[in-house]
Amino acid sequence: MTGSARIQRPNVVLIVADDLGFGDLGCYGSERIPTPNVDRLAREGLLFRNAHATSAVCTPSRYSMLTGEYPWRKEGTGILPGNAALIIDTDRTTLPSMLRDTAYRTAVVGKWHLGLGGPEGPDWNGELKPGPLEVGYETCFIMPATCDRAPCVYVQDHHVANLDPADPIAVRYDAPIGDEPTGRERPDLLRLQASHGHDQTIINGIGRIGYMTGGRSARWIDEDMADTFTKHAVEFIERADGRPFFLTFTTHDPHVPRVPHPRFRGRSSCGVRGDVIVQFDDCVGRIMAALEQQGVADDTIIIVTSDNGPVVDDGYADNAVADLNCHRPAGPLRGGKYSIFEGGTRIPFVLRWPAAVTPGTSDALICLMDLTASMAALIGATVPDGDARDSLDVLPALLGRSPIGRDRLVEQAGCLALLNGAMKAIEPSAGAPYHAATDTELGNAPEPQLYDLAADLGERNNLAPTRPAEATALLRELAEVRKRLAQG
Ligand code: NG6
Ligand code: CA
Repeated sequence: MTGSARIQRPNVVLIVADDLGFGDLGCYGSERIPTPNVDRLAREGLLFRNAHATSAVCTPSRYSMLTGEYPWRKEGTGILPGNAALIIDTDRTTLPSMLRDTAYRTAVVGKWHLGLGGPEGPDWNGELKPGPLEVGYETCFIMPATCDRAPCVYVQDHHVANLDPADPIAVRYDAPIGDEPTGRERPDLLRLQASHGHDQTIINGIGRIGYMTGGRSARWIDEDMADTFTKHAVEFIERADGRPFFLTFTTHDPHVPRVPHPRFRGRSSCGVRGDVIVQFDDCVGRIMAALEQQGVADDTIIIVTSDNGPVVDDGYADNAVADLNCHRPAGPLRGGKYSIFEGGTRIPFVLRWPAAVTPGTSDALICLMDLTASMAALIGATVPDGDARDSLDVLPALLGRSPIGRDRLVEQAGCLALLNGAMKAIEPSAGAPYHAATDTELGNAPEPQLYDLAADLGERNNLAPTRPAEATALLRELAEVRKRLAQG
């Protein structure tokens, strides 16, 4: 660290893709999807091979990224419906509030999926509060939940963007509402058929999860979503006011439904899932160009990562499985999204900060949950006792000054697993071992599992039968951690 004020408070741009796998980027070994912009960041920055989300699906993963706490400490942090209330406690310090309180300009642009509104849920036609602005972002332009969930509208700060008050929005998840056709009744109206689920209100020719009516002038156009988010992200970067800034840019890609802008169709050699990753990479390039244009690219920490592992068929018949063409979204890892195997939570993570970070690779164990404590250490902020309780300061690892990050991490899917160095123990679970609809090995098994990831990253060789004492010790530790943390 040089100690100059300029370097102590760098801008931070945190780019989080949705369901991007450990094997999906060129810099992580993919050969069928050109990702020159992320590959450039990896060349000029640090590429992490042992970075993790806490969880194998979105809501809990993002919850822990922003709060610095394991999501399984708190009820109600599973995948949320589109009309859920905010699940983050607005009295607690979060990653964005910590940065805002240290004089950062803060914004989130993209997917939210952490709920909006108080216990009664979101008021789509009124003030959407509390939400991102109450947990530390000064401004937001978000998709409330997921692109496959109603309502299919953007929210800017406290309101649905472009809403015509004469055409109010209503949303339900428990029963149909309004008279627009559903995918279940009118599959003939769909331009993208469902492979499982996704058969409720049809918006833009795509069946969604949940029912909605109204808000026609506010509805998004799927093909334009990546451009729309990027435009808002770039505008935030350009709105310089002398303060450093923190931008959380959470893309929809490559989550389902995959509807790239036509200019990205056919740009990969593994179908539409590859094409939307090319689209994601292009967004990263445009963010970088905006930083360069502002003359701040080298004084900005830019991180590219994902919220959980990859899935190929996640409920739409977009031919992604047939088109894979030998591409392996999770690379060498077993499982994927939803899975307790490494494919569920081990994610790409690239960090570029030329002013302070020497290019290279790192095997340090880090977690998105550690960003709060690590950024606090970097900028000299304090996190009040009791907040961000599970976030560890892994700054030396993040900056490439130490090969050591955290020593342990609890991973979450249908059950929990404990990673201790290279050893990983998965608790016995009654859950299904396999998810047929998504073709995912979930990793659940009634007996204990123990893997040595240094020798067996693909988790093929369960060592628990031959090293039972080691498995028992790790699982006992996992049970103790769970009990201790659950007590608050
Ligand atoms: C599942 C959806 C899936 C995706 C996921 C959440 C069905 C059949 N599947 O329930 O498509 O939306 O939830 O993904 O509805 S996540 O990345 O936001 O966690
Ligand atoms: Ca996700």
